[in-house]
Amino acid sequence: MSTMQSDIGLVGLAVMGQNLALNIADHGFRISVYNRTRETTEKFVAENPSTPGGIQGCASLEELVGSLKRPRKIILLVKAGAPTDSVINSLVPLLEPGDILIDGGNAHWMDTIRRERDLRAKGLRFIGSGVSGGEEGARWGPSLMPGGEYAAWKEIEPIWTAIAAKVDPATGKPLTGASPGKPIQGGVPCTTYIGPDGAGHYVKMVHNGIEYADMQMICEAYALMSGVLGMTPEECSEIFAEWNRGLLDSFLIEITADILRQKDPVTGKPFVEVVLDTAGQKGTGKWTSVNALDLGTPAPTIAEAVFARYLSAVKEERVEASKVLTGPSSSFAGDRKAFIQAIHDALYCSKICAYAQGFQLLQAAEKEYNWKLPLGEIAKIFRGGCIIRARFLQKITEAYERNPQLKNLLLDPYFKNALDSAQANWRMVVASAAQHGVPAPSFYSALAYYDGYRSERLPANLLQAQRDYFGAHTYERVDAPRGKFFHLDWPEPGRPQLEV
Ligand code: 2AM
Repeated sequence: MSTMQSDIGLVGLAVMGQNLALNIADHGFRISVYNRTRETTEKFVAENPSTPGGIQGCASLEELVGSLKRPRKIILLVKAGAPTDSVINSLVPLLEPGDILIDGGNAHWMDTIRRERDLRAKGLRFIGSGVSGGEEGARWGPSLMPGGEYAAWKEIEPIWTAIAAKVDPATGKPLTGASPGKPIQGGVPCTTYIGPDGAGHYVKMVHNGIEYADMQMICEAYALMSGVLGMTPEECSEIFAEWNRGLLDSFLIEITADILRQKDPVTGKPFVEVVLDTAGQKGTGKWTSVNALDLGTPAPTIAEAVFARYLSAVKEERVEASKVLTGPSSSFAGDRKAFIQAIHDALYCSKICAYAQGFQLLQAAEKEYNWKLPLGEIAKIFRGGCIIRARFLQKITEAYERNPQLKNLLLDPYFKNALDSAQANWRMVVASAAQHGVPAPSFYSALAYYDGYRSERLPANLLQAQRDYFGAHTYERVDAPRGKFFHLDWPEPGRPQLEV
């Protein structure tokens, strides 16, 4: 056993843990690793004998803790939920005041708030860090969203900034080309201090909620190309590849172009056509939507994306329904090229709305949980490493730089202009989707959100009158100050109106 002390420790050597450990060791930090199943640790250490920093395998948590420089820093990458609590409980008696535990899993932010508080009472520090970018991100540079005590963040900052994805400062585009032992040099790291306790995990969750919407919107664009225009996957692929060179340039558009031209190795058919149309999920989109409901903040496009997955999951029921229920039978007679451009514009406008909703939710969470979230910085760290990385995020950063008090992204001049010039096409696509019977829930809901948000007057006047009628819930008047409530003594149903 080496007597050299490690800079950091890591518990949980599933793929994410292994890749993050390799990323850390590649940057010259010595790391001690431990996994419940010992063979995994031994195999991992044996397979990676020479990294710039060095990896030390540990057979027990005691050995892991004993191998670390003080204050000890230990990353947990075990299953979210009870396993995380169990590992924390095993570690606590081995630690000293000031030591830092870092949960890099997909924890629910309320769990992170609870763990941070409990550990703080014991003199320990806890950081909940969102890690985005999947296995590839963990290995070559993820987007990292740490939340917890600021001083604890400063302790891990050198490691976090080293291992995070990097973007080109001039273009905002991710830097690529890392290889084992040769990480990317320079660039702007995709990590920043997010805020206290659960703020990092919360932002990671909202990132995932936005990701759900982003993916669903791309699927709707594909559904319109194939359902309305009858385009083949390969033809769709070419369009997405072209879009990836413009405003929509992003990781998800890029992989969509790749997927749509992939052939199935078994049948030779387009790969997407042999994939069953039922989508799974791990729950972060649902958490985002539930929290939007709890905080009373509209995030309909994110929720629609979750519901669209649920609807996809009842495949057998849909097959039955498809034999019973009817839709329109209209064929497309317009200009195909113009329609493809219109789908592009619908996707772009809907995307702006989904991000506006996600960032509005972050603002609501600031109030609810007493955080001050660096919104512009958050958009910045989404530019590289994570699944929603996109050229577009640069524009969100600029919007918050122009106006740190910005209430809604839709009100930023750049996005306002984008919506002004693209919305005629957006409306046309939504109308066409309805006309052709192609479900495009995220496009519809984004448009309804836009039209609702820009409405000086909504039909909620009638709604509130209904509430006052049947439940005496009172109403405010257009000719009285806000916060002053009235009630009308309604007549019996069906009776003549009250005399004025
Ligand atoms: P394992 O290899 O021993 O199963 C993802 O499941 C990671 O979390 C794996 O490294 C797994 O270890 C670890 N893990 C899951 N539950 C755990 C628990 N209760 N205690 C410790 N590690 C756990």
